[in-house]
Amino acid sequence: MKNEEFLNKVKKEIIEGNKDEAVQLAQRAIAEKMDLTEVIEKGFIPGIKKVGQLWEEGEYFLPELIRSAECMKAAMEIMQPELEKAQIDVRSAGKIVIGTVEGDIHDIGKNLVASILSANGFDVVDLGADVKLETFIEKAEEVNANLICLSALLTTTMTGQKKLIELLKVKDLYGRFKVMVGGAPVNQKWADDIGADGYSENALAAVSTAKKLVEK
Ligand code: B12
Repeated sequence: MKNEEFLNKVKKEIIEGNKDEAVQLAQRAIAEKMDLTEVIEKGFIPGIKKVGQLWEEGEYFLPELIRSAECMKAAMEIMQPELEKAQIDVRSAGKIVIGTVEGDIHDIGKNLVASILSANGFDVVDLGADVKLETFIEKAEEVNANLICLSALLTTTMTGQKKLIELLKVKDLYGRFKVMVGGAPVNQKWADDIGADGYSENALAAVSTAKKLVEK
């Protein structure tokens, strides 16, 4: 099967929510030593984005959305250890505390960002999804983190990113930990408006932004 054909098949299985098939394709990508970041960025992500679009258009309902999300998660769980194995640098590039802000349970993108950062030599503490803002700060202090990474997928929970920065200011910790924000509704303007130190559109871009922020 040609590369493009394989990527189209990945996309199709995610859109149709065929878990076994998606898992098999993830296993095959590993076995055949394909470039997993390419498989994810050009197959799995376009698939789940299409699902979001179908849902928005009223073609898909919540059960289909959940089915495709579970399918995506199962395949990602198989690929994540492999992504982390590809660790490039054994020295720590910096300590990162990452999570999805409170009220928001989306964690597929956050998990991907965490895995890729970890694969690129960062020590990553993943707090999971629906994380209380105080918890990010407590953990960052506990592990002496360089960077706090906040994911938000809902326009209603994006405000959690803003609140966290306000909380850092109140606690006189603004500047001690750099803050990088991301998630589908987030953009550079939002990051600038709320006083975040960095923003990245995707997991790969997050690595170079994180490196710059840690070096600053
Ligand atoms: C899968 C999915 C779900 C799954 C989540 C499963 C899971 N465990 O994550 C389920 C079915 C549970 C779900 C639930 C809901 N969802 Co939903 N969901 C999606 C969907 C289809 C895909 C999200 C996804 O995983 N994308 C793939 C990943 C890889 O991409 P990503 O998350 O954007 O992450 C990338 C970048 O954003 C970036 N990034 C992400 N985080 C971070 C963090 C940092 C620091 C950085 C630098 C970068 C970064 O890097 C990632 C990799 O490239 C989106 C549609 C979409 N287009 O986003 C809707 C979407 C986000 N959901 C939506 C909604 C409304 C909901 C619900 C409220 C539905 C409901 N009525 O119950 C609930 C929310 C419940 C809650 N309280 O959180 C809306 C949000 C609308 C809005 N404007 O707020 C969307 C946009 C759908 C739509 N088109 O309307 N959802």
